[in-house]
Amino acid sequence: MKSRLARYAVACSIAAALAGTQAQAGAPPTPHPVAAIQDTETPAQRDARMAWWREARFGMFIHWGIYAVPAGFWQGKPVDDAGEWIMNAGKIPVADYKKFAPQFNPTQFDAHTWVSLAKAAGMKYIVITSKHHDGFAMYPSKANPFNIADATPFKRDPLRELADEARRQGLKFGLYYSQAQDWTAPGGAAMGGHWDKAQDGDFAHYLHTKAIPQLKEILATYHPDVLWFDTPTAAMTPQLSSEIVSLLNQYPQLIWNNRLGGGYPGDTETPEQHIPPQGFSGKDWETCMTINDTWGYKSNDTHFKSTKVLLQNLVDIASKGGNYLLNVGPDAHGVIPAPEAERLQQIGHWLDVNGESIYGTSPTPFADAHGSFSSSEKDQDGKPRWIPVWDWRATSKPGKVYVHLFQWPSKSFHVDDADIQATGAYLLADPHHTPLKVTQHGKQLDVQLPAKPLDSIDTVLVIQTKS
Ligand code: JFZ
Repeated sequence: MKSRLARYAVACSIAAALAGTQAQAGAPPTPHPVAAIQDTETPAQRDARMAWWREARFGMFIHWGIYAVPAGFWQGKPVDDAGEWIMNAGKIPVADYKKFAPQFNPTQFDAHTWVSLAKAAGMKYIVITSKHHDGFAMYPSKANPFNIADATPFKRDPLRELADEARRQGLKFGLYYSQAQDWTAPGGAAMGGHWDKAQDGDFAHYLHTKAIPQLKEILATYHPDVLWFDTPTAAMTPQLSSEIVSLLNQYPQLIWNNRLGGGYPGDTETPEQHIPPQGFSGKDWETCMTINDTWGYKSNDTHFKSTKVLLQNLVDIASKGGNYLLNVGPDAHGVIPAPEAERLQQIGHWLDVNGESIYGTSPTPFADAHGSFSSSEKDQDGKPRWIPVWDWRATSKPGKVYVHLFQWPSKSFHVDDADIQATGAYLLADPHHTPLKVTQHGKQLDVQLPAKPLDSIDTVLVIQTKS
């Protein structure tokens, strides 16, 4: 069976084709029935609106919902797909799936614990699923009864508690909303097609009676700083999408992504589960990624990436001017799995010492791409696969270049295309910032290094420059 990603990529290209989005290189952008803020604001206004987001670089994605109850199993068998896709991958009938709601009672949920973990990890914003493709609302929705207050014994509002706690601890707060796919509402879209008559209906009717009323609710109730749309299907025509844009325009500081549909590029590119070889030059972009292989909680998914991989991903992304939205999938008790929490705490320890080399930085000043395209292997889009080299990366600020050394060079750090004028150097984690010997002849730059690194994952060499 075609993998879901392949199915999705196909659907995407169809959607793009139908909706005539910018995806069609060179094609004139689809006229927007309603102008979005991206169409009307000046570059200065945009820079002001995006400033906190660009400074932030690192956020927590939270996929949490009643799919945490089956946790990857249906009728005693493991379902081979992401946990939050179990209803679609398992072709579970609507009536059966809805029976998970009364079993969802996450009494161990504690917003303070979750937000404190994000803060300790060095994350500056949180984006949580308010409604995913299964159509279940993780807040007391007046627009539809399939929600946490009306359908479960858990009589609390986790979005309220998280929004308040995030702001108490100085983090920005965002909401994910599956605007097109809804597998339990008649007329809602479903990639791969409906599998239960109860899903059949009119899409526009679904949008007008559920999705748009719920978007109005979550915007007015939680005032999110970010709105994270997902999987725009062909049904998200420019006209229907523009009705949502009219709503978004009432929140002029809101940042929203490129997954609304209907030809609206939004504010941020959103590469999924991969890091683009050269980023998206001149664009704001954010790689979203799982720590294991699922967004929603699965009890049998223990394929957790190492702290080294996750931290070097963050640095690689920052070196290309992007943000990293790293996911956790809490279980049905409301607990973030320990292997995910441990890795986030370890990343936080590194950022406690080296944060200035990530937050508010600009991309590398060096041309080195740190990798090459494979001559034989293809990636998920059939293009030559990018083979990264995990040797070092660089980020920059006025007067400083931060060289992130993943592999410790013998004797000295050397580049031969230094388009900078070095005036000094030291190791960021060295509390004394002991000066290191710098030698530069034109673009040939050498910095003498001590025998041992100060960190096994990433030792940051700061090169001071004449700005
Ligand atoms: C979507 C969701 O289906 C998934 O459950 C999760 O929420 C994730 C963040 O987003 O998954 C996608 C979206 C886009 C692609 C692949 C999976 N894509 O562009 O290839």
